[in-house]
This record gives sequence, structure tokens and C-alpha cells, in this order.
Amino acid sequence: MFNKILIANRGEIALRIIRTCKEMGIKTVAVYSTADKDSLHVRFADEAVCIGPPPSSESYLRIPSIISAAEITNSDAIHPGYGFLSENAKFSKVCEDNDIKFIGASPGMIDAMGDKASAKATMIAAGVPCVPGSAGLLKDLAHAKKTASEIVYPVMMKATAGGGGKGMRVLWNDEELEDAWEKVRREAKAAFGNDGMYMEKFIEEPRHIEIQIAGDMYGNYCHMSERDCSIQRRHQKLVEETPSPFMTTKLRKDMGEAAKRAAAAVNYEGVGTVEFLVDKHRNFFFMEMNTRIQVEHTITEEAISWDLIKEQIKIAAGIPITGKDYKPQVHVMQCRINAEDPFNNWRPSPGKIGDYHQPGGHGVRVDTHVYSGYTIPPNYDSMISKLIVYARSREEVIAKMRRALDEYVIEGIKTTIPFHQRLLMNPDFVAGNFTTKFLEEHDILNDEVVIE
Ligand code: MV4
Repeated sequence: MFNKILIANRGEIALRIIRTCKEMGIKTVAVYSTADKDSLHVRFADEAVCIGPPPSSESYLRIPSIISAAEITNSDAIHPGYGFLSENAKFSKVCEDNDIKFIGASPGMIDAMGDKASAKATMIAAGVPCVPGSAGLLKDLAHAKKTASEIVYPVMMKATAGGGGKGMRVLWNDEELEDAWEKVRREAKAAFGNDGMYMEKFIEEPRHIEIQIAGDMYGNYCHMSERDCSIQRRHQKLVEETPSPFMTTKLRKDMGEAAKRAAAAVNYEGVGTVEFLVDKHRNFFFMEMNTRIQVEHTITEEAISWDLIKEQIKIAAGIPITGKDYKPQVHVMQCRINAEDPFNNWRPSPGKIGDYHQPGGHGVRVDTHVYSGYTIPPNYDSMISKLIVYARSREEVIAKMRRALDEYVIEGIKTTIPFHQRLLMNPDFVAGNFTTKFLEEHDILNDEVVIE
């Protein structure tokens, strides 16, 4: 097992990782920018190294500074958390070259999953259902037109280097395709330095359902069921839950098996997520594979009583997994609390927190790094807390989440709490009747509250 792990991240996830390391008897090193000197991850780690000024590009993204911090503290592994360098093939490679275990995917794996067209080709070969579309990249406009006529409009043009909603366009006819062709490629070139495009049938009103998987060095794979992440705004997830209200026993089995096939096809090592689109007929299609721990890993943890950070560390240390699959034992929901003003176009709302009181009681978990008197710096992600609630039924989870949100006091800044309170009063949401279009179709913030 590792002696000392450096956590190349900040905020709630850095604290989350430190907590598990402590429980495992592993020493911890925090790295921090000058904007984070009063952060809890700095306070609770055994050691802390300042790695630069507030901008991420000069601190949390600066590979040489982080490697140096690992060297001087004699760390034998680095946990990258999510975001920042967690899916950076170069960083994974530099760790490898310096004999520091990167608790995440290998450089080859990150590259293979980062190129979406080739990831899709790999999945098709492995028998994982994918959206019908071009076999590989589009050669030219004529090829794009021919493909569109074969798969039938509406279609989606996607940048192979894109992902997470970046570099894609819905097209409804030849005319739109002709207009978009050069433009979308130029945008992709500017954003990713790669203008490779592929095309697929546009799935209307899908659900976003992802499967948590794990694989070890010995070819064992398991899945840990689904998370429904359909409640998103501009590709930012706001609420996640498990089980999905749309799930059936058969669909879970089929998606779980497909996710394991995806993991096995690339000899996946570690914990990962296979993202699927699910249409109204419960057809499911591979979208992307994430090779990092995700923000929403927490709901799976509560649903199956596993510590996924611990699993990540154990797998990286060469300990085999059982290879058994898991299904949710309770209903779990997570609301992301962001320092944003939902009533003012979701504008970031950094600043000093005044009075702070977090909810507690049975079935309530709060993952956060903030406290009364803490100042949220303007330089990073606006997510400041994850409120996770679990109970025996979805109905009880909703009642408990409403209660927990009512108890949550965060003064001095604006947060997404009022949005969540209104969402939890929406009859369609309460009925489990939602797709990724939900927040576009419902004016949650201005609707009269309709359920008592
Ligand atoms: C799609 C799609 C419809 N049809 N692909 C968005 C993020 C990226 N991972 C893929 N995305 C989509 N791909 C086809 N063929 C709709 C989306 C999509 C979406 C997916 C999941 C969650 C929210 C979304 C919001 C808009 C579009």
C-alpha cells in the first residue's frame, strides 16, 4: 500500500480524498494556490505545499510544480480528483516517468477515450451499443451529406476531440449541414486543435444515465449500477440520483453488462464511468467513458455502501476487486450547491460566507470544504457543496431533501439552494418524469409552487 499520497486538487474533493487516506493509514500532502491558503484541505492534510498564484494555469494545472511537490515530500502516489489534471495524458505520463503512481488512467487509456470517434469504434467492436452514424471521421462535405441521408435527419455533427457538450451541432436538413460544415470544423480546430468530425443520428429527448464500473490489474470487472444525471443546465449537472426512476431490472442488467464489456475492451484499470444516452423506448447508446472519479460518485457510495476513493487507491496499489456487481440498496439523490445566483442568469457569486449551518440528521451527507467565515475565491469552479440524501424510497428521499435544503443556511453569497427547493416541488420531477431537456422545458424559477 502507498505510504503517502499527494492530492493534486482543491475544494471538497481534496478533503474527500484526505478523509479516506486517513482512514487507510496513508499520509497526505495537499497542494494549494495562494488563493486557497485558508482552505480545509490545507488544514487537514499532514503536509501542504504552495504551488503558485490563484490562476489554475499557474497552480493546479502546472505539472512541474506538482511533480516537484511530490518529489520534495517523498509522495509515492498522486490522486488527481476530478477536473484539473485528472484526464490529462501528459500528466499521467510524467507521473509514470517519475515513478509516482497516478491514481487514474494510463496515458494510452486517456488518449484512447479522449478521441471520441476512435473510442466509439472500439465500443462498436466490443459489442457496446452506439448511436447509428458515420464509421469513423467524415472525409468531406459530400461524405457528410451521404451519411446524413443514410442515417436520416435530424443528425448530430460532433468533434472527435470534443466531449461534455463541446463541439457539437444538431442539423435538420442538407441546407443546415452545408451552412454548418466549415463553421463547425473551424470552431473545433480553434477549441481543440483538431477538426476531425463524426456524425450520428440525433436522439431526441434522451435521458443521461451512466454506469459506474471498476476494473483491476487482473482482468476482473464489475459494475455498480446507474446514476441518472438528466437534470442538467448547459451541460452542468445539478441533480443526480440512483436508482434512475426510468430504470428496470432488465435495463440495468443490459446496461451493466454493456458497461463491463466497454471496460474489458480497453483493459480498464481503476474506477470509471460509462455514459449512455437512453431514448424513450429504453434503447441505450454509448456516449463517452470517463476515466476519473466523478463529482457524483457519492450517490453510488451511499447506494451500495462502498467508499469509491478507497477502491481507487486499492486498485492502484494492485489489490484485486471481487468482480461482483452491485445494485442500489437505497434511493439516493444529490443536489449540487453552487455559489451562483440562479435568479441572475446563474452568475457566479464568490465572496465571504457569513452565517453557515449545514443540515444533518438521518440519511443526510454533506461533502464540502466551506465553513462560516470562509471566502470563496473567484478563480475556480463555483460548486461549493454536495448535499446527498438517502432513504428507502424516492418519495422519502424527496421529503428528506426538501427538509435538508430548508435547514441549509449559507449567508453572504447567493447559492443554487432556492433552485433545488423549487425543482423538488415540480410535479414532473417528483413523478420521475424528466429527460435532459427538462430544464429547457420547465421554468422552474418562475413557476408557481404546485405541490404542497
Ligand atoms: C447526443 C445527443 C443526442 N443525440 N448525441 C451532450 C454531451 C455529450 N456527452 C453528448 N451530448 C449529447 N449527445 C446524439 N446522437 C444529445 C446530447 C445532449 C446531452 C446529453 C446528455 C446530457 C445532457 C445533454 C444536453 C444536450 C445534448
